[in-house]
Amino acid sequence: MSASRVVLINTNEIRPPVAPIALDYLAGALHEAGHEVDVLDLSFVADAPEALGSYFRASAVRAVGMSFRNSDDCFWPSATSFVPRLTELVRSVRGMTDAPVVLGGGGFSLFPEQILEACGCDFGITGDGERAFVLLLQALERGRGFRRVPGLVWRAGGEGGEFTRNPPERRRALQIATSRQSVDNRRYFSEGGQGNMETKRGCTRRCIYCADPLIKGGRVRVREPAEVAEEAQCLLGQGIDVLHLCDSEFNIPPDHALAVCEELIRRGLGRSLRWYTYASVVPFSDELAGAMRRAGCVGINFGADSASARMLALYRRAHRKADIAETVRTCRRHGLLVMIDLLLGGPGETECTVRETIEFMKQVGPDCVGAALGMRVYPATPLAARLAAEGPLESNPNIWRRDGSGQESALSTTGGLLSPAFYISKDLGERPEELVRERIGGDERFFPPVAEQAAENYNYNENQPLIEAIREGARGAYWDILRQMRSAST
Ligand code: B12
Repeated sequence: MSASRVVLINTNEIRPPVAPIALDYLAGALHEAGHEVDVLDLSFVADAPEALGSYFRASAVRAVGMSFRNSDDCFWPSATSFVPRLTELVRSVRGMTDAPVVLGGGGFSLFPEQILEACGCDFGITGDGERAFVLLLQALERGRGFRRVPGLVWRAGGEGGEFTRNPPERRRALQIATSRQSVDNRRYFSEGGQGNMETKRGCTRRCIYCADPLIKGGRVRVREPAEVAEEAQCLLGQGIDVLHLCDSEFNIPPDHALAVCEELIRRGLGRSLRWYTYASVVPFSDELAGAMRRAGCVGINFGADSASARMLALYRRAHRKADIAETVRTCRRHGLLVMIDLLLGGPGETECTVRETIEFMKQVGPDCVGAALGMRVYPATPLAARLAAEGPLESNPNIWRRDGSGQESALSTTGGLLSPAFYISKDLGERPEELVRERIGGDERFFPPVAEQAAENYNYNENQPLIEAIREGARGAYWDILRQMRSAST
């Protein structure tokens, strides 16, 4: 058995399954650097420890990379943490191989030291993993050079020492392998209902709660439109013709978004692809909307958060109430479906601002509105800084924690922010979800914070109606599939 191989493990077992695009990109970079790579996808095995056992009995590897996409479901009603499961999986792997285990991924990047500690791992990489993982393999082989590995978190002083964290990789010129051959993307398409692709990384906005700049950086790094289009063609070649983009906001910056659309149109891909994306309410021009539609975009998810001027200012959002209405109108003119995500309950929220927001949504008439309640608190965000200034989290009356079963749990003093903590303004009272549901008043376009019927469920974790609809052939953004199910049932 040769130990030249690297194995990448997908630990995300959420259903419906979302293709682990990170592993396709990492495997591409490792191949380019001359490594042999296996991908072990735990999403598609019946028994993870058994699958790990049979893999490691048959293969000797020089390193194991484990991807951790979601630390939890970020959903206040359930607050399910995936850290205990990751810990189990890492323990199994460590019992089967002496090769170094390296963690990475969006969920990992938010809480690196805590997760390494919880899992008993020696190495993790925050931020972009492609070049960093290749450099780490070199450093491991030479036993030096760890400080040059971007984003590396490790115990520089040896076992038992403190963790050291290198600044993450934020290369301006983003170049990613486009072949998308290492993951079973066809199976993800048939069981998860959508393919995926990135056109850029990073976000320049500083919304007080957002984790995205921590994962992808606070500057935008764009891919060449030709590279993006090539990747779309590779996916189409695998029969994947419905995509959800993985950009934080497709239209920041707008000129790059336009250039990507033009390239897709030029190659005729707008006729064969259907795609969805997240986008910012501003800047959203008529020209961009038209180009997006011609390039195959069918639906856009805007994180509008609120329609109250006060709340938008407190959340440090760039748009105003009138922009939301204008952007919805622009989408309508171009036949684009609109999903608006609200983020209710943040600092300063009152019954009055909730009412204003929901009434306004009903007036502007998007196709769907996700009325999320509770702001997940992440470290190193302006929200976390504000809370720290207010005193201990455990005695802050605006902080809610639940255990994974959705029951309110005693405030954990040891979990820090890794154990899901949500901000809900105490001004919304003891039953904030009822207040929101009352304001929604049965309007079918809304996904309420707590679902009473299955198709109202706006959590994509173990979402049974969604899983079944996809099995029966539904494809698209999850909100759009749920929307169609709801309209079919009325
Ligand atoms: C697009 C998106 C979605 C789309 C996905 C569409 C699709 N088909 O892919 C949809 C809407 C379906 C979605 C759903 C959910 N999402 Co989402 N999503 C995103 C978003 C914007 C991009 C994720 C992505 O794929 N990025 C591109 C890939 C290439 O980046 P990456 O995974 O980070 O990988 C890089 C590095 O992390 C690293 N890396 C990754 N793995 C490894 C492994 C090793 C060993 C190494 C060295 C490095 C490494 O290298 C990679 C390449 O550079 C992120 C926010 C963000 N900007 O990151 C949220 C985000 C990941 N989602 C989040 C959540 C919570 C969810 C849901 C659980 C929500 C819910 N309750 O329904 C579900 C889970 C779905 C699932 N099955 O996993 C959270 C996770 C937060 C957390 N606490 O962990 C994020 C961060 C959003 C947020 N700000 O809260 N999501």
